[in-house]
Amino acid sequence: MPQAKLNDAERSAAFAELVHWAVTPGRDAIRRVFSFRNFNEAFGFMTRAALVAEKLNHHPEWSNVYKTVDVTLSTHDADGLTELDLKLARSMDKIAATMGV
Ligand code: H2B
Repeated sequence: MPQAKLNDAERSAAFAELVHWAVTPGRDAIRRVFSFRNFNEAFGFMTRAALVAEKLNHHPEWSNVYKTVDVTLSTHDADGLTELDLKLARSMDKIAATMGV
């Protein structure tokens, strides 16, 4: 069974909670651009987030340029946002917070 897409109430709650994330225009996805102190920290973040993604079997669309990591989350199997995107977003927020971001 694929994950169910978030309903309206779940979306409102999620967007209120995930204050650093923005809805991607024209797409059922969320995006956050993380900015770190340097490349080493950006890549360290990606390494830690990759381990969480593998554990969840849920993977980000992301790119890295020097000290920034641009992340978009959406569930491809459901063609939109699901609880898995929220889980990964929360984990990424936590990892970044431990790094002072
Ligand atoms: N990641 C994301 N973001 N969306 C998915 O639908 C997805 C995934 N599906 N990672 C998983 C892997 C699926 O392809 C495997 C077969 O479980």
